[in-house]
Amino acid sequence: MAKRITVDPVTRIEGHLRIDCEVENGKVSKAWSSGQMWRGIEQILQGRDPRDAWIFTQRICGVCTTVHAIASVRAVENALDLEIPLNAQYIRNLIVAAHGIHDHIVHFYQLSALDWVDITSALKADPKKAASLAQSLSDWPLNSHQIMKSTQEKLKTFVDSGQLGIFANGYWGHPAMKLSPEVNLLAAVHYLQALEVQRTANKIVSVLGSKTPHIQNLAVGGVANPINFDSQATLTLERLMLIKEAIDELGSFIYNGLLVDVAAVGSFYADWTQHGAGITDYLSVPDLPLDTAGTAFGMPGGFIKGGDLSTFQPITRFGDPCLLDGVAESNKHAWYEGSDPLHPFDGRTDPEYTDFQDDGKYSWIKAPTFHGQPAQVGPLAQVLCGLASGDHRTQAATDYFQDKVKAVLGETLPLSAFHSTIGRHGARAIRCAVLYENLKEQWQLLMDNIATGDHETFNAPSFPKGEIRGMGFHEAPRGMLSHWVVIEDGKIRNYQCVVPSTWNAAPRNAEDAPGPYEKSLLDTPVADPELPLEILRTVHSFDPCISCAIHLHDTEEQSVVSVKAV
Ligand code: NFE
Ligand code: MG
Repeated sequence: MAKRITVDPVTRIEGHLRIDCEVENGKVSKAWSSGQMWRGIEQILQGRDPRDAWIFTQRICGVCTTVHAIASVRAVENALDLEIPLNAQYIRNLIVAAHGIHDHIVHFYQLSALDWVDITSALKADPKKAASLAQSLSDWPLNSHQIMKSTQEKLKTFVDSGQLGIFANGYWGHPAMKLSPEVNLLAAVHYLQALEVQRTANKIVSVLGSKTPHIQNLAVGGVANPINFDSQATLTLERLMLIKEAIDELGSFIYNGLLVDVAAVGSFYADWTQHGAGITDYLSVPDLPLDTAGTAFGMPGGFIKGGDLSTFQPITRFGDPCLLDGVAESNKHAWYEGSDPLHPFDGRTDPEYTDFQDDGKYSWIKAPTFHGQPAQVGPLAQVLCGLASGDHRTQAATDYFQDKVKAVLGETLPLSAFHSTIGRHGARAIRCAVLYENLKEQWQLLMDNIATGDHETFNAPSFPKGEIRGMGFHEAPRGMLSHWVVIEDGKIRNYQCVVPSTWNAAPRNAEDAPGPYEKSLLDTPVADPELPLEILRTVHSFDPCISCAIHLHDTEEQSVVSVKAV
């Protein structure tokens, strides 16, 4: 008989996600993904000045803090057909790339590693062995015996005092945990070091954006960063050199820490390349525009059907008609009025709460589709599109990752292995390296452009009478983000955000087809329904963000097992 598991809330994510599964014969046979909060930011924007929208939308999320600001100004600029100065593109790109690096590092170490790494087992490790294993895999200078030993002692102090602090409440000792004590110690050491590295990435965002989270330097038409090397109040050479120093520091950790750790964890858990594929129609958008109109990009995007790279269709510019016409959202299984899919320009977000109905409405998340079908978005989608398009940076980072896999596993992973729970982690680490290579390039492009004497950062917008429409897209850390705005007489009439976690955490759509989380969970083995670590592994591999996806609580207890997961 099927046993029902409710994981509510799923934690180590942003926002409030509930996952329900039916488990039969030790495997998931049905799954439901449910967003459990509603915020209504799209409604708040109606009637407002489109130049202010980015300030509001950015508050959708405190994790991907910059992305809704970027997508918003791009949507309004697209409606106005307004190009922005080159310096403004480069400054935005530096922020976007540094933010993405920050986000990917946080996700692997702080938000998901503890699904694979048993911190308590690290106490049993031989620090010398841990150091020599680490040194055999990378040149990271902070892998010494001394560091392994002192970190282990720090962990012991936590445990002896009965307070695991940030490591409390893990599934320690779970039978699905398979790493040796030495690998667990190594991962624990890098977990703590990653906290420092994140700060370096955020330094870049805050120097250019005035603060983080939630940058302050955007404007419809460009950025509010005056460039003047003679004034300390503006973007000076000194600040640009500070940014360069931070960029260099990031590169060292990404190549010697993140890529190596993900390759090692992925190799030790290579069986997880057999689970979690779910929906293999992949959608991504290009990003890091290289010209004033957004017709050339540093990172490619597009659509891949059924996991087959030969089907790749590129998306090549802001306003690409394939994307413009292809997106719709259905509320058939979401707690909003209506059911038939609507294009975002006509989209509605009018709440209509029922209780959790397995075959009816059961989530605050809408179900987006691309030309009628659900799609998986995220780093895996972008990396596969990068490989399919022949992007040399994506290929180089993938090759580097595969070399590290080979060092641990003895062989590389076939591309088909990437359609999986582990594949999403691998792709995110690869994308982080691609972002880093682009970050370096964007810094140089900005320096070179300023050196030509161009100091422009802003083109003033002007709003016509009558109706205009625009779509802004951005490849956010969790995947393709799009904002859609309808402006009438200079005021917002409709505003819809179709967000990465909305795509991936979607409930069933108008045709009752499951969303990506739901489909990826089918057939996942669950050793112990009371401790559903395997469900968390696959859900966390998408890097869920429910604040983004929805932009109350079920009081009806229908479950056999209800778990507060960590
Ligand atoms: Ni709140 Fe977000 C990203 C966006 S996710 S994290 O990346 O947009 O859906
Ligand atoms: Mg929305």
